[in-house]
Amino acid sequence: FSDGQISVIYVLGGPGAGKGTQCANLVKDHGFIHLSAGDLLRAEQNRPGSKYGELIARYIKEGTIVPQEVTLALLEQSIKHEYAKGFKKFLVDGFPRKMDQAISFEEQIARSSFTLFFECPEQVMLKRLLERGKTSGRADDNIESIKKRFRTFVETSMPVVDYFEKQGKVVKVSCDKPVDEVYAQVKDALKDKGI
Ligand code: UP5
Ligand code: MG
Repeated sequence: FSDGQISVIYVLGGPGAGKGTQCANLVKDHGFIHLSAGDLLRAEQNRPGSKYGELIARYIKEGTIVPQEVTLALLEQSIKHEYAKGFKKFLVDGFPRKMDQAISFEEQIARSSFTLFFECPEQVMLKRLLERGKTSGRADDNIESIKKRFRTFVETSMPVVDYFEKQGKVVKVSCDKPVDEVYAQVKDALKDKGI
């Protein structure tokens, strides 16, 4: 996609920061298409006949980043599918979370407008994920996997946020607050960007 053809906002933040929750709010009020890389990977994992099912399951349980080829292909396919239906505004949630993915997406698919970065203390995220784990059925909502996800976030994903921050393309939202208060900050951030 050439610049201006579609608009892409990355939504980044630690595991359990509330990315999915706030994206759902934005879909309701702003008509974005919400693409969660994690959701796309889980769907691919469960798709009968997928050759990546076992690989994805292994990476998710270990809280490590699935090789970029898989995730990029899923995102590209979804974006093209939605574009063909006339949709042009995308929230890309939980991606890019490794430098190689960031470079590839920007070069091969589309340049992002900016990144919404959800800041949240680890203890708060831990509490949310353990609570959700009681009913989510997610293979990575257990204490062992959560600790690994936190480590990957700090070591592998934060450099992506730093990279975009150096370009002046990161808007921070503090997420240790009730959902409505976080959403108010998100809306203000978008307003500042003219959205
Ligand atoms: N909640 C949310 N906001 C709240 C608030 N303000 N106050 C109180 N509670 C709040 O929220 C998590 C929980 O907290 C929910 O119960 C919610 O009600 C509550 P949610 O909105 O789901 O948070 P989110 O940030 O989306 O958390 P998620 O668990 O989805 O984050 P992850 O980034 O860990 O998960 P994701 O699905 O993106 O990735 C999973 C795995 O996929 C990764 O670990 C990795 O192995 C793999 N992956 C890749 O390999 N490559 C990719 O590019 C992407 C993912
Ligand atoms: Mg999510």
